[in-house]
Amino acid sequence: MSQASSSSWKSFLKSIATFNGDLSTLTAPPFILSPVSLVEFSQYWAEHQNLFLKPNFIDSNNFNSIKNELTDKDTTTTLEYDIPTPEIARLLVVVKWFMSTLRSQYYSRNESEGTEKKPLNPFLGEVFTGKWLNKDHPDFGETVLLSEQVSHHPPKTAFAIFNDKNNVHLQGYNEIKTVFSKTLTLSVKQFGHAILTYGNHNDESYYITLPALHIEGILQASPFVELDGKSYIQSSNGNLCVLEYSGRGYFSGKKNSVKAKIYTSTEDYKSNKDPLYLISGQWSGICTISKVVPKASKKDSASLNASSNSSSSSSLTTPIIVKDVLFLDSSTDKKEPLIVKDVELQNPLESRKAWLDVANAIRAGDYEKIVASKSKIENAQRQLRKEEEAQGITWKRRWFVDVDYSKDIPIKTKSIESMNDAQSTTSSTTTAIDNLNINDVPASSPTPIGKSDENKDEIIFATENDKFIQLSTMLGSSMKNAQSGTMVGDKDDKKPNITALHWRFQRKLWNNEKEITA
Ligand code: HCR
Repeated sequence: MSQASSSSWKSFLKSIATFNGDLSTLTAPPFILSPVSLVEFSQYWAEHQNLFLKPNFIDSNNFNSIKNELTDKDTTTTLEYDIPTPEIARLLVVVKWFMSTLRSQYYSRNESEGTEKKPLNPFLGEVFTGKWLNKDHPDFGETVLLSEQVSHHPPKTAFAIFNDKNNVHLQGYNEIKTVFSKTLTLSVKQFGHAILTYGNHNDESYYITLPALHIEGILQASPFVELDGKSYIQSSNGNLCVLEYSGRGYFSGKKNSVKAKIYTSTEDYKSNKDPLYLISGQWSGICTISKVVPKASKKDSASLNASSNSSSSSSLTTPIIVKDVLFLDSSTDKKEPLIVKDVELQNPLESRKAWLDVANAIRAGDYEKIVASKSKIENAQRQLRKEEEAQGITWKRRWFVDVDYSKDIPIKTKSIESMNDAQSTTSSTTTAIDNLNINDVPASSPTPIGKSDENKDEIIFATENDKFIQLSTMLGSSMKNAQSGTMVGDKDDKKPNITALHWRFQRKLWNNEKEITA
């Protein structure tokens, strides 16, 4: 009997009718459960260490050499034209890196397990850490991953990925909201974003929004992800990449289709000008890149060279696409293994240790053990929340703080010092921090972290020079808690009483960490 016609799958499908949006309440049969917690998914952002770190090494002396890497495997043709600026070269590699993360994020379970699976729903305070050692690249040095569940319902995972040797930082957070349609498709909206910074280039930064997605194939017990709509990569130097996703039968008739357009300004995109480059293909497979050039210059191949800079392509009405060459083969691109501590060395809050019994039961397909071991964790969490409530305290996040980006909402605030300093008596100072300058939090002795604490209304305001403010202003995107990629003035952005709170990494909290290592 196929899994789709099994009674356990049929009763799972029935339970979808009463789904309330809380994935933790959805009981699925063991064969569709993954033994991996969502808090681990943050690692997908940087498995391609080479691509992640590379922009830091691209400068005015070597930027044009990256075109040699954009090589077609079959015909060994390379891009025939020069890349106009080091900034565009770096954006192209950032886009290549981002696109390489998509297969890991949204396709890797199909690869390893045959179908998409339901991940473990992280509990509040669950953490996952690891390191990429980059032993084959001494110039890279180590990259550290920290991931923390900062909210249980709705599920929100915050992460920081940093390479101190090269001063490369990525941080972000993600929240999902899910709804089933009548056709049994699960629609998933993502909230949150990521911000990437390259220290070698004067903190050149990239604001990355997260795509919406939906899960198809549920009726057939063979779920898979399809990405929807658009996502953006806005660079602090003004360049922009707009990615547009579609499924089977839309752009190309192929599943997991994507088109990424590179613009030299946000205005070019907003006024419908032609992009400088077009990257297209399948995010789970092969993508090619082509240059968009004016018709007139096609006659003269020399004009495809450096002279074809940003502004020359912007007045096009009939663009010509110059030959596609391979940009990315996400199925073969090299991944660096993440080194994670053995479970025996982990803290009880660390994901693999906390979920060990559940994960083993899932691997063994033992439904009763899954339920029993999962209930143990859930009951302990419920008990903890009750105790916190009785004492009037809340769970203290370990390495991240919620930062308020609304200028207009007056909220009682606490200074970052009072959060970090057990001795401090300051409890209502309004302090603004540059929360993306992750080393600049004032030194102080920490309260025990990862424990409940009485600072109920710790709200920190962002400052004017905050990168999120700068980059989302450049893009024209909403700074509120609207779906990722919402633009200012969109319906969601205009909702009354919508907050503008975003999770930010506090390096000081990690530097003061005493109980958990990467
Ligand atoms: C939708 C999803 C949970 C959320 C996962 C997210 C959005 C989490 C943040 C990561 O950065 C990116 C990401 C990748 C995953 O592809 C996505 C998951 C895919 C499936 C899972 C559903 C909750 C599983 C539903 C299972 C079926 C049987 C209904």
